[in-house]
Amino acid sequence: MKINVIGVPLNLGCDRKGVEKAPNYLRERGLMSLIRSHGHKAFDLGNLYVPPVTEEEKYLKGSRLKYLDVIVEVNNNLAELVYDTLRGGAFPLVIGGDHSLGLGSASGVGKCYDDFGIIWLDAHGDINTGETSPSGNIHGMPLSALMGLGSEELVNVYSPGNKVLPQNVFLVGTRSLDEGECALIEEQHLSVYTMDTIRDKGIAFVAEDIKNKLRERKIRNVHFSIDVDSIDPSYAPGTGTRVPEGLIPSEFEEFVSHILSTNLIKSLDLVELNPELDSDDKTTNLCLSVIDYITSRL
Ligand code: 4U7
Ligand code: MN
Ligand code: MN
Ligand code: MN
Repeated sequence: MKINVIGVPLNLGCDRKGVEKAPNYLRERGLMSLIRSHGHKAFDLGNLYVPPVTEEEKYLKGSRLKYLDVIVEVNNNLAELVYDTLRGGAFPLVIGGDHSLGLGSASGVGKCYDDFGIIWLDAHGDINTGETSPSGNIHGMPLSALMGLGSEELVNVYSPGNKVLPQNVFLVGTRSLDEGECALIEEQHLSVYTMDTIRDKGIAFVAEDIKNKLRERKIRNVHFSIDVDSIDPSYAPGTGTRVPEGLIPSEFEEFVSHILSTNLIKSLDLVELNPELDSDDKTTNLCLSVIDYITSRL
């Protein structure tokens, strides 16, 4: 398979330094040769340009959303690159950076396939809006914007309006939701597989359930967005928003293996690795093994 690796050294969405270093950090530790070892033709498209911004530019136009303009700009560029990649018959492997990039990445997928699904593997919902967000950090908002909810500037990234139907969105590994996010889940009847559900029914059940729903809805294309904080912090400490009681690596692999076996996954994000918060490169090595595992199954 042709795989295009796209680095997005963005930290403005989490408002914390360190995550922007992840794409190069992974490259220096053999990212490309790892992918190629599985017989793929892999291209390193480099890192997207993130314009420098000052603290003073954090809240423009009295917005509650931090660094809105720059995040919109980077996401537009990312969407175009992902779209071009898919049109060229390649698989976009997007390496973050913070999870605000999920907006651009999935927007590019949305332009290519008008009905597609999103699997969002994350400790968090990332469905806040400017109104519900306790932090103003845009990495907690990309998925709501993709469904057409929240700030107009985010909703209209790359193409006007919503990109994905709420019924085709699947949240997995969820264990930290804000009040407004819970309300939105109810309103939009989102499919949410919390850690409680996973502990109760098992990860294989969850994967099967998603596969069945995708089949019922005749969804042929899926974007897979992986936030490394979905994995338990004892295995993945190198991330900015740790939440205890996460997936253990074997559950993570089981889920990924089920989902990839559908052949529906057309693009992937791996986000929120922060090498500066890591201990002994534990999380970096885990990310490399995740990429190894995934690309061995593509
Ligand atoms: B991530 C949070 F309040 N919900 O909105 C928020 F808990 O991409 C965290 O999943 C968001 O890491 C985490 O700021 C975003 C907070
Ligand atoms: Mn996230
Ligand atoms: Mn998260
Ligand atoms: Mn995070």
